[in-house]
Amino acid sequence: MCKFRESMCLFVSAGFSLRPVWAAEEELDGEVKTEVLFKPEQCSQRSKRGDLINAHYDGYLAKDGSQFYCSRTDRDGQPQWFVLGVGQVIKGLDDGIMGMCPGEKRKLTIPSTLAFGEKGKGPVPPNATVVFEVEVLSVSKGPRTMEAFGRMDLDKDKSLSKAEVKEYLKLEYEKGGKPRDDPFYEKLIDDIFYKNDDDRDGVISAKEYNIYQHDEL
Ligand SMILES: *[C@@H]1O[C@H](CO)[C@@H](O)[C@H](O)[C@H]1NC(C)=O
Ligand SMILES: [Ca+2]
Ligand SMILES: [Ca+2]
Repeated sequence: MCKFRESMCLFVSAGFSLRPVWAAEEELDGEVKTEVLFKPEQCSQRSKRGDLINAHYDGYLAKDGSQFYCSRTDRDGQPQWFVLGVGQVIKGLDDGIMGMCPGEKRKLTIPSTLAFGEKGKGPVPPNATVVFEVEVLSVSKGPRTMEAFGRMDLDKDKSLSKAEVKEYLKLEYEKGGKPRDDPFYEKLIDDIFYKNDDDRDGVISAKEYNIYQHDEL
């Protein structure tokens, strides 16, 4: 399911979008229609299942272009963090964001079956085709395998503290040649703990971490 949380914004006009995003309700054959709006010349890494993605994605209803999700204005315009391909976002985004480079922009037209289904959700009506404009800001290796868990768990107490997660992320970003400053890691870690530390005890247990463990990872 899409983690809408508090960041749902109701029917804001799509007027500030660079191009009209609405399209006729077209036959999508149950698949995501992908249009590449921008592709950087250099592509250091293509997103794949299990990667940690940082992206903006704005959502519109295909039938009239009204905007129902505003990643750029919600939460002070912070881009979203999610692990790709494991159901943290709707299926159509999990599918449509595969193979993207950092900096790439896509327009994804997603049939209701891969979006909010027969019931719809909030401002999204039943059986609605939706359009997302996605901009991927960064792609990094997601901390999602038990092997990664073992490497992160420096004191081997079978749980991950914020310090341990930070150490891991720093190494990953440094390996990728893109070291970041502390506030960057703090924000990322806050978001990771918000989404994973279900019992809010300040550490991510193996069980909490396992939510995203997937056979293919
Ligand atoms: C949504 O689609 C399903 C399957 O085609 C159909 O049974 C249902 O009546 C539709 N719902 C609405 C509100 O149109
Ligand atoms: Ca630990
Ligand atoms: Ca916990």
